[in-house]
Amino acid sequence: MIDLRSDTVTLPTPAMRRAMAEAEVGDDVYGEDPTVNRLEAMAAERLGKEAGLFVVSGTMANLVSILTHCGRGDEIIIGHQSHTFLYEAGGSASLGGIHHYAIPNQPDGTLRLEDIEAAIRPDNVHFARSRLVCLENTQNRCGGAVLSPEYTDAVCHLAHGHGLSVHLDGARIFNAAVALGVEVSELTRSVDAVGFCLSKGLSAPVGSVLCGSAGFIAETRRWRKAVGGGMRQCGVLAAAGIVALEEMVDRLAEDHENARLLAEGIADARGIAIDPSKVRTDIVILEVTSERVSAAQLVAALLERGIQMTAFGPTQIRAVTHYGITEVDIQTTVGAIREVMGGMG
Ligand code: TLP
Repeated sequence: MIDLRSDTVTLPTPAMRRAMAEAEVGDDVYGEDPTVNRLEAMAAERLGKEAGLFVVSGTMANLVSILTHCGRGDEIIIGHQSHTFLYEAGGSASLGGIHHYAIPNQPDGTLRLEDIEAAIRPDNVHFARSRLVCLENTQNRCGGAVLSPEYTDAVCHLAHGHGLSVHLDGARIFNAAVALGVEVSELTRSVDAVGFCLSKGLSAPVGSVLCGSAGFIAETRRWRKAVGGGMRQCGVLAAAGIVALEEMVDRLAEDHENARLLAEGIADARGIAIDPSKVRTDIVILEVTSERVSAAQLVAALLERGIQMTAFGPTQIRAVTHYGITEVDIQTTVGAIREVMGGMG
């Protein structure tokens, strides 16, 4: 199988498995797991923050950050295409009583500054309290779009000027840094909190790290416990995360190159629309324009040929490149799409 459904399907590397087997561990709820402590310190340093918190998933990183920033009846301003708004089971609303004010993501993944400003509510008894702006970099549903350091700074400047904080869902922030050729800390320098995933393109089996100020992270520990995320000897997992940070960041460029090759290879295929110049990272979203073939039908036809992708709605399909995908796999995939669409489209 050529599995392009997500970069979450990546398997741990041999170096990760060795590090996991040999990891020194302790009870992390007591703060006594040396491997977790090392990973948290390392992640915070890379992202230019004071402290880090190892959590189970990207969803938990977003959840405990939002729960820490906001109280009941507070409001977050968030893109309508963001993962937190669409795919996190409404956790901050059900667990924290937090209201979401969704504003449009532009096709390049940004939220317009004017839209953010217009969504910030005045202090009035009728309104929820605006507390937090949430960004996502890279922006998954906008095809792995990359937010620049300057844009991120501008959002933070605006939010902070109104007394709001900024949380960055940086599930794929290292993809953004590699695509832009900047230090990851440039993309996170002005946000109050940022979570990133070890278990996507970086290939660790489990985990994310949420980073921010020491005081903020101390508070997030309470929320992580409350949502059942206090793990014990989880240094066995953190050990793989350390390998991910040390060895798996620079190679993301290969995934980006493979994504670009895929987009270029199918750009002129019958019944497909895609602009390869918009493919900057590991995510390719293609549009099925043929009236005779739906996205679901193309996905099914590819599955019969041993290729897995995800239908992202009636006409869109997402393919994600990663550590398990080679250039030959991409050539095979391009050939299969052209063959299927040549016959059906
Ligand atoms: N995204 C998954 C699916 O849930 C869609 C994927 O395959 O891309 N933020 C962003 C931007 C994400 O893309 C994801 C996962 C998360 C957060 C949540 O991470 P996990 O799955 O670790 O909870």
